[in-house]
Amino acid sequence: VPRTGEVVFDKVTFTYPGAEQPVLADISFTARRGTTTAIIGSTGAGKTTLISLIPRLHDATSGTVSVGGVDVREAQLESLWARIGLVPQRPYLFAGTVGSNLRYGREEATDEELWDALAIAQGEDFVRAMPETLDSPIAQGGTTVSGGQRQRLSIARALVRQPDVLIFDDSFSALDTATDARLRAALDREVTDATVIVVAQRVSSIVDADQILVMEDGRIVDRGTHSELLQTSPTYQEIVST
Ligand code: DUT
Ligand code: MG
Repeated sequence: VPRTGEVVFDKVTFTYPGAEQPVLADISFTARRGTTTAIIGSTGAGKTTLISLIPRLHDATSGTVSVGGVDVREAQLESLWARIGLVPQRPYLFAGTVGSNLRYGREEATDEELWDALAIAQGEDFVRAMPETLDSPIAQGGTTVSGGQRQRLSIARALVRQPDVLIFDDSFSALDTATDARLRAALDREVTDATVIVVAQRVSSIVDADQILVMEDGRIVDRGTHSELLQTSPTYQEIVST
């Protein structure tokens, strides 16, 4: 399996088992290594479903999804997952410590690597302020940290794994706009090789993306850069103005 993390969707359709209507229809796009692809669209448009096909949380009903030139259905699941860092829409933390939560998926990471990931994820300050820093306990469900802190720990966990493909599902929504901006600037600076896919609600989180896919009812209705879409896409204009 080549190490390049290019993600390609080719005429992908997906229907949830037992459902009548497809949730994704005719989805085709290429997300290249070293670039950021943003996905925006109203609630229920199919964004989370779309990204869930990359690590095979679901399989496409028709069409193909490939990572690094290999159809995900033909890749070995363990090696596929090793190359994908997915920050879920509802981040979860395990009972344990800050450090054990960050190491989940890459047990051998050094403390220095954890701090580097936290610095990018804008979590360094609050973890340093905790009484036992990386050894601070996390209660079941992560109830000892705030929603925004949980989001940042979840982002740092994905970075620690150094994946070829980094997927953020609405991961910046619990952050204030200044923290969001600092985090994206740090990602741009420090994560240069990965294929980054960002699902966002807020347009400010994706203005710099190399390509933006606008989704509506399971379809990509428009695509382009922020400035292109401002001129060509009524759907995008509507999202921007709300
Ligand atoms: N859906 C199901 N079963 C599931 C998950 C979702 O039928 O297990 C439906 C709900 C919705 C559509 O699929 O009609 C798309 O859901 P998805 O969660 O992919 O939408 P989203 O774009 O991620 O919405 P949000 O912005 O609220 O996260
Ligand atoms: Mg979603």
